[in-house]
Amino acid sequence: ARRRVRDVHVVGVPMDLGASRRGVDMGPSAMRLAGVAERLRALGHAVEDHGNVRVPDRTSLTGSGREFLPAIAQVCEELAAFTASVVRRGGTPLILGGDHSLGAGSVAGVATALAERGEALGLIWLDAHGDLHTPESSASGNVHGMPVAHLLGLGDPRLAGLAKPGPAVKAEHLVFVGLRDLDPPEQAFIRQAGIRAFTMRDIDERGLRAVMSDALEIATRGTGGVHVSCDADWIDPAEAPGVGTPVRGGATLREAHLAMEILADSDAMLGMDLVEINPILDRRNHTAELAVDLLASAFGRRII
Ligand code: NNH
Ligand code: MN
Ligand code: MN
Ligand code: MN
Repeated sequence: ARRRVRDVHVVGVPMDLGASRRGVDMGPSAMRLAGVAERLRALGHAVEDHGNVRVPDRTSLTGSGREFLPAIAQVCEELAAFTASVVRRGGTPLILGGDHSLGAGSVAGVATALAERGEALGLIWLDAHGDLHTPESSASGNVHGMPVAHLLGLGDPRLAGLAKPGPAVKAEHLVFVGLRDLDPPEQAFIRQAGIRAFTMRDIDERGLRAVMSDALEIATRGTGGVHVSCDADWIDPAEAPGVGTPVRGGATLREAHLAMEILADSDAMLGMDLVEINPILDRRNHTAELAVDLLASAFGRRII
């Protein structure tokens, strides 16, 4: 397949308000130090780094967990405006996180821009976790466990109402890849709502290529394109130790690259999030460097 030259618009979201463990707010710096813009430019893309979205400092806020939802919603609103404007002018937004609660904003903006052309959005959520909680169902109260529910229109209207007209994504256009750690309310929701989800077992049994082809089929059928939200914890912590919530038994390095290469070949990707990198837990920026390697694969890197 040919390699499409893109206008890539990078933005950082130095936010850790959605997680209990501190440190993923440093993810954007770590990926910039790993040379994200330069790597994508070397592939022939035009890359503009817009700097960071404004995020309130955690020490300036009171409370914890779900009490951060209003502050997170404000960040997500600004982020949604950014991704919508990039997609409107035909560019590709690339969001460097930051905790995964930002997905409620990044995806909402892409969905809004697509809705203006009368098209639905497909969403591929690469994650060990389902991120399907509402504020009511979550035991931890951590908002990074809630973005997908809000993109489906559930939960708190301050997060769920960011896509216009909304909801951002229909269940039929959503697909998970890499799941291996779901809470009981998330399991019940997946079954009851018929959410399409490929677990690590599916990858083990069928291979990454078959799973990813099915995921793309689901997310492209009846949509105008696909947003890919990549939580670095979908990769095995042996390869990606610098993540907020490591879960053993994730994708291998080669599976992760193949997933990105298949996405690049599909030419269906409208935007991408790379989130949950925690430099405090990392070894010599290894996980951020891996993330940048994977982004190069997702944006069309060829070996030959
Ligand atoms: N499901 C757990 C919770 O809601 C963990 C979520 N953590 C994540 N999600 N890193 O991707 O608290
Ligand atoms: Mn996540
Ligand atoms: Mn996760
Ligand atoms: Mn449809």
